Amino acid sequence: MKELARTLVMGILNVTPDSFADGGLHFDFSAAISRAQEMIAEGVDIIDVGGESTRPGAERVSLEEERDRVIPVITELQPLGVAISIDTTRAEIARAAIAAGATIVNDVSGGLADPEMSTLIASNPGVQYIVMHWRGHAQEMDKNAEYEDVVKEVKDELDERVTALIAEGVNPEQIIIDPGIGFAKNAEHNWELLRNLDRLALLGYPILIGASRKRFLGALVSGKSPDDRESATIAITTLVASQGMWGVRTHSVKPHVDAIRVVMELEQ
Ligand code: PMM
Repeated sequence: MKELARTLVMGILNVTPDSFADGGLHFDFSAAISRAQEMIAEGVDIIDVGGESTRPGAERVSLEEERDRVIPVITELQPLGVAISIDTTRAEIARAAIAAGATIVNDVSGGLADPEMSTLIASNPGVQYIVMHWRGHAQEMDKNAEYEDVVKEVKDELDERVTALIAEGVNPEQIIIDPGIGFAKNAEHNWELLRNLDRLALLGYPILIGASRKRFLGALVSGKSPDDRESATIAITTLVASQGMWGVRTHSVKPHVDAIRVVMELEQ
């Protein structure tokens, strides 16, 4: 994976009132647009627009509500020229987002939540598709955090997903995989996955890591708020970038762009 130019920074734009790390800060349309503009100025590569919180225990939002949150934001951002991804498990939202200008579909369920998703992705060959490791929606994921060998099981389950998607017509070139840090995983599972990214890379797909300010970092650092986990997140970005991963999904942008620049400079 070393031939990739550098690890990409995917900036999180949660258009939800209840995301666990930014507490609904970006729910308002105009606040979302100004945050996106800030991220662009800081050198973001992709803006990941999401309208449904995936925080453990979170309630689902209706399709209409999700659409009303994300589509106006994507429509407004599209002319700015930044790559836009849509963070959704619903094919109908992904379809509307692609029509509005999104070129990446970030599906935390890897196609498991909506049987229509694979057909949509297959019929949009220019769209990239992020297939995350998933064992159920937010309300049930904590009870699914049972593994004998987390790295092997996540790798096998991602492999199974990708194989099914390809059988359903998705081009392997469209696929990016993600171990789903914090999704049906406890802290030790997350660390074990991050220690073994080379094993996941054996699947042969670009890898995205979303560790930003997540709960498992809280036990390690001083301070209780998600903001206090930022330095730890930058450390993870550095590790991930030095291993040639495709991207990191983060709340802040500038520190991650800078950390990746340092890694690139050291590796020349
Ligand atoms: N994490 C969250 C939401 N979407 N998408 C991908 N691909 N990977 C992740 O790890 C991921 C995601 C939850 O975090 P947030 O509520 O802070 O955005």
